[in-house]
Amino acid sequence: MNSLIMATASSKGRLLSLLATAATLLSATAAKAAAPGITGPTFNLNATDAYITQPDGQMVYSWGYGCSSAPTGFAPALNAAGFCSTMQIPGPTLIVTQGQTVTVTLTNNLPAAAGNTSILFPGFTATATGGVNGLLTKEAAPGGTVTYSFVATTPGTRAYYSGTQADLQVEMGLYGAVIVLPSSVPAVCGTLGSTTGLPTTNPGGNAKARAAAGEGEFRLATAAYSHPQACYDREYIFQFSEMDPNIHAQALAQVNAAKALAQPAKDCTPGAAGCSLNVPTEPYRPAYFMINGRSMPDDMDPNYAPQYLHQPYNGNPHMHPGELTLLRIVGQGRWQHPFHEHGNHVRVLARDGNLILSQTDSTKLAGPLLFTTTTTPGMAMDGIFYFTGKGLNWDMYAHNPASNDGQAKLTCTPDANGYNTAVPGVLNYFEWCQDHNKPLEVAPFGDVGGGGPATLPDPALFANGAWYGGSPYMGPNATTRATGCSAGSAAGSCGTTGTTSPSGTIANSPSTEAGYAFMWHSHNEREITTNNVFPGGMLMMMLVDSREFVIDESN
Ligand SMILES: [Cu+2]
Repeated sequence: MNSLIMATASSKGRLLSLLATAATLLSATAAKAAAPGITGPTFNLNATDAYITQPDGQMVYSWGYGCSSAPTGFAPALNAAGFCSTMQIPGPTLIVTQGQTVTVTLTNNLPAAAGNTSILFPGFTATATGGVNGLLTKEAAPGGTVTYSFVATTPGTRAYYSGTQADLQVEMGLYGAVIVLPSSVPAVCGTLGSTTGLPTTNPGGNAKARAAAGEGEFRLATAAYSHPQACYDREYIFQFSEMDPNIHAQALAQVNAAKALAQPAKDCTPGAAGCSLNVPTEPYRPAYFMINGRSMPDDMDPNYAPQYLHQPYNGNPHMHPGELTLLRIVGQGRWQHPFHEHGNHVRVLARDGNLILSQTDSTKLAGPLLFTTTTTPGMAMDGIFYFTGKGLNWDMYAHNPASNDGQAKLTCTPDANGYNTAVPGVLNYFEWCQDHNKPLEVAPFGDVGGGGPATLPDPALFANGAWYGGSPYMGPNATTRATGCSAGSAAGSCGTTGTTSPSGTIANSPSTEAGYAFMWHSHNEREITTNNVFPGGMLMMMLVDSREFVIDESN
């Protein structure tokens, strides 16, 4: 793992970085993701306390929003295993459609000593009814409620968070996200769930490829905005925050002290002497750096995994080459987090729900292409990421026209953009054809042609990390052929050359998944630790698999 980090942190190490992360994944870790949330437009939320878990074994006393009654529904539709606890971090992702009037009733079930609480919906014009007057909005007193109402005027991703004593309440976990889906999507983006009649510009007819592989539909919509360049094939939401456990311990101690004063009552009486908190929030020394409320490796477990009752959302992006992947990125907490998506840059579509268009041609997007998508507390952005393998300068599927393996002899027919998109069902759909049949290594082993541009270090010597599958190639047979066949392998199941697999290269069976894993992580390397231990914190692995691997994001 250490060498993996060093390689990925090197600015000149693009090749090294990719090699270090070319991978297979243990199927047990192939968790699912998408952009899960609850549907409205009426939401009954709760604010209360609970303990969240961190990978160092700590249970951290926290406050969070949750559901005070069963939500209208869960989305995406195939995300059948959803639950909404009375407290979760982040709070429930509220999924609504542009033009809807959204109503959120908040009940304050925090310990009485925590005082009032509230929710701000920045970017919307919210009106509040009930509750008591607060500094920024109406608040729910202990045991009380307040109702917020706003029209979801524009699509996009936005943060919501406490507007009451935010230095403490946001730190304790009172934040979440709103996703507004566009009221109409451009025809060019296709229809949700449809796999027929789609234009090839989306991109290359991805829905057809998805259907050919038997994959389900995990999107909330086909476009993030009502704009032909905002179509997407797959989506994820990531919320970034950090915690200083000393603040949480201090809050817990004072909550318990107030309750003890109020004995035999279960909680203190609001307004009574001693029924208040005075928790210093400076100096601020966070030890936990979380994506969707979890630290690595917990963030790679499934959504709604039962061991995270109060942290239901994961961070585990997965995609096929060529898929336009929508990243909904939200800054929570109080620090900036420079999140780096290895494998490509992220084209920003919008910030805080504001689509960034060219001033001279509104048919064109004008958002920046970012190396790190740095979040600021309260700020959200939508961006598009994709991986195609273009620029690798080798055939990532290890095609070899001299092989006796049929999958090694697939063809590549470039479309107008240079990608193989004519046949949605082929394994090398969206291959970058200029690299077709181009081997990586000058003197490779296994069933891979010679004469390529570079020679890899001997896999037996190169410490690649836990995600390395022992092959720089993608696809099931590609891995097998590049690590060599045993003499006597059946004809057609393997290549022409019989070699012994280099040691350590078959720890992950290539028979299930043989893709690339790219580290996505904070570039503040302090933040890829959990309580000072590396690896942890704001780190996840993004997986790219060729089309034969069915990506299932049903939980
Ligand atoms: Cu990086």
